[in-house]
Amino acid sequence: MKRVFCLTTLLLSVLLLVSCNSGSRENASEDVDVISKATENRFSELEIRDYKGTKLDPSAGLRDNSIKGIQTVDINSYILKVSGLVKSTVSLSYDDVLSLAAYEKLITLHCVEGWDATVLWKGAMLKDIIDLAGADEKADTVIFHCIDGYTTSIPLQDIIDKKMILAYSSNRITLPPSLGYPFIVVAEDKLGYKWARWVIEIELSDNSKYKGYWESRGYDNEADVPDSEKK
Ligand SMILES: Nc1nc2c(c(=O)[nH]1)N[C@H]1C(S)=C(S)[C@@H](COP(=O)(O)O)O[C@H]1N2
Ligand SMILES: [Mo]
Repeated sequence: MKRVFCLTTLLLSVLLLVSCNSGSRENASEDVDVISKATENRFSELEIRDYKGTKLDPSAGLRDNSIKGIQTVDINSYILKVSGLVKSTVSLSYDDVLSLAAYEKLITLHCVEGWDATVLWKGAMLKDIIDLAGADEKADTVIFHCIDGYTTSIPLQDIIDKKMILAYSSNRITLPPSLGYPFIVVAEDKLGYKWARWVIEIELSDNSKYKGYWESRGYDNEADVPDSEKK
């Protein structure tokens, strides 16, 4: 009887030891300073991983919650329209946008679902693009239309004041399809649903109450990132 008890205790101890060990290994990969193998694999070869001492997140392979999945855009037939309350509607090619003055910004995307990604973005200033068409005095809102039918809007004044950019590059590589190739709106200080991806039209409007895809489903139209979440 005593022997059976001893053996059982031994067996239990061994089991406990094994499970503790695997537990601590899992914890190690959750450490904020340790990049997990999965995250590491999401970096593309040419992508930079650090910028002036800040650790960057991989620009591809974020959780994808887009309404119709990742879109593929044929760059040869791609056109970006600037329309609505403008002096003259303009149609821009991919290269037209790339030939404008370029700006680089280190900005964190915050999704309402709780995750975020810090990426080094590069693109053209949205104001420069809008100026090519010339905003009408009545325009106070910019509505972004995307290839998947997604729309969202941002006040024109925020776009000008924050010098928001339309990015074509992330962490110094060409913007990947998952992030909105060819263009994503880097909606600085706004929640993820304002970051329109696969943008095809920039519409100037005087409808400041316009509600985009998520906004018309109850999401706040201001979408300011709470100060507590800012990095
Ligand atoms: N065209 C388009 N842009 C979009 C979306 C979308 O479904 N379609 N989703 C938005 C949301 S809710 C977020 S958080 C960011 C990042 O989307 P993800 O969660 O799918 O990665 O893209 C935004 N831009
Ligand atoms: Mo989101």
